[in-house]
Amino acid sequence: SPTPTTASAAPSPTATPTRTPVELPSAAVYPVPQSLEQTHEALPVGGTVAIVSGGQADQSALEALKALLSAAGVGSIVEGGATGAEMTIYLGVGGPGSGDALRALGAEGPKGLPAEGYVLASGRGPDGTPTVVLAGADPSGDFYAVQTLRQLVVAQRGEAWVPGVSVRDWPSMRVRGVIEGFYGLPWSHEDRLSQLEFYGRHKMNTYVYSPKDDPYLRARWREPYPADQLALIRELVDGARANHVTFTYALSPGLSICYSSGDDARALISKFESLWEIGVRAFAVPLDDISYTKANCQEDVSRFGTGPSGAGSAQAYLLNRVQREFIQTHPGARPLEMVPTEYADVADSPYKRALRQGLDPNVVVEWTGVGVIAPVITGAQANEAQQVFGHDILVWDNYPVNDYVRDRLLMGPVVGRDWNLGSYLVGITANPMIQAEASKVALFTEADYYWNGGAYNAERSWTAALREVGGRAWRALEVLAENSYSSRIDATESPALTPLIAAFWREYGSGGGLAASRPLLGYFARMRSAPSELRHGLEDAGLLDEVGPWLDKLGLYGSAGQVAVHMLLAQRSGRSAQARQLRSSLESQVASLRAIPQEVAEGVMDPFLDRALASVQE
Ligand code: 14T
Repeated sequence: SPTPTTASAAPSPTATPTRTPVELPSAAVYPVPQSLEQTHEALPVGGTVAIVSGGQADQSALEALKALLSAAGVGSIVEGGATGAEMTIYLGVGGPGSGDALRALGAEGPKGLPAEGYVLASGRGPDGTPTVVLAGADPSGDFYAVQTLRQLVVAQRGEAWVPGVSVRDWPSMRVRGVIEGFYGLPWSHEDRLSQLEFYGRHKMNTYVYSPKDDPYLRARWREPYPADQLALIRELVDGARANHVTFTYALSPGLSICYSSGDDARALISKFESLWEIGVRAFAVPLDDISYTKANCQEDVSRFGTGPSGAGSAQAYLLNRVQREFIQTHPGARPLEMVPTEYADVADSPYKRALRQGLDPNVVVEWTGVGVIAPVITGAQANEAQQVFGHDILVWDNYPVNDYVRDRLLMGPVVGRDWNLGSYLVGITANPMIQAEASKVALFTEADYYWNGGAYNAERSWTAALREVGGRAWRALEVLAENSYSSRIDATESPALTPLIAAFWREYGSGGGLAASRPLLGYFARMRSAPSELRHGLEDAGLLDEVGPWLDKLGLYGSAGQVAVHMLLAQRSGRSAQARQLRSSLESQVASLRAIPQEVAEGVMDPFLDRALASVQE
């Protein structure tokens, strides 16, 4: 297969001699396509654009295409006929002329591509008309071709352009998505709708609905939904479908279920039934974070025995019933998923043996990697998990979830997952932060990694994430994210600030300090102004609400840092009265900082300020 590439290099000059060459941004497409070649000169997108789909193409792909053309300033879109238009876009395979157009552009069709793959080719047709072909291996492929085109269209000198390219692209992992699976305040309905759209734009195809603190999903799992609650879920299911996302409904009965009880099995299945009726086709039964040493009913003890092996047999018995009585009786249902009570290791055990031997082979088992928050997940570990559980494995990746460190935001890129996990796993779903919008930075990088692990570059993906999520305020968002970077998968905190502080102390310790103070003061100035820049420049009001206290602390750290440096420089140049004055102002700033429980630049700013205070006499 072709080597991974990114859009690169400037295109050759355009055909219209009055124009200068159009510059295209390099590495513009995320997730990075499996192959992207620049083949033709750039094409103007304007005038009348004809969309030819022959009525075959995916409806949401068609809508997304029209939306991107409108956003690019195209005033006139005609569907069906191609004559007289300034540009023709063929959408979907099998539409009239699509095959001829592909041949004219020298590109191969999507035949033979994996599911969700697509071809995107742009150039000039035989008569010189700017032509784009978007052809998926299936409807999701059509939709993803449009998502790629959206990122290739660039505005330049008031006009929109699309590069002449040939893209052949497909996912390296089948299930790619997010599991809302954390403890704490569940996401709001609006958060979720916005997430589903984000997933579609980033070629993620799965959302698992499993917030721990939604009573209907766990504590009161037996209770049917009131009509208004079900209506909201239906909106999510519809939103998911429109974005080519599979909505997975997860019900966690483990706190109270009696596994051998017919009534409980019927309660669970009738809850699933109510979701089937509103369009849900994927189901899960998470049995994590429950006790398997204490049974919920005497019948289970008599029937399955006590302890982990009894629990494994009891769970297998229930899940096999769900498989037989619900999944198998509902054609179109996706494979049932379960989270085992032992979900974070690969050591064989009586519990795992019970699942391996007793659980229907069609059930997919979720696993977090080795460790609840796995610093690394290797292909070898994934392979061991598959062996020891004896079932297909879906990774529940506990990054960037922050329910166990609620004073922190985790905004670094995902790292430490082998590039080729796709060949050992069904896929990965990431458990996000309680803060939905702020999670998008890390989730952007997850999506990039899932789609094309071989081309994944954490730093590049992360910068692209900040640009997209931060918009025109992205440099201010970058400062917040740089100081909310460390996690259990990467110990690095404040990757930009830490070396500036180290350089400053080195120089200060050898009697100087002035030269190294400049970049440090510059960074503190960025920290100090980040709150106002984000409050003025960020379009995403939800994001601002979520990160408010962290942002305030970042700004205060910035001004305290400035005072600290000025104090140290005053002391160095013998202005001791001024140094003392600055010191007392710094002390009160540090006191206000200590009163804010949220953490940014954890382990970096406090030691810096403490050392500064200790270096100057009161
Ligand atoms: F099901 C699992 F895969 C899983 O990760 N379960 C929970 C999850 O809901 C939570 O968000 C995550 C991060 O805190 O960890 C699991 O919950 C735990 C894990 C522990 F090791 C709760 C308490 C623990 F001691």
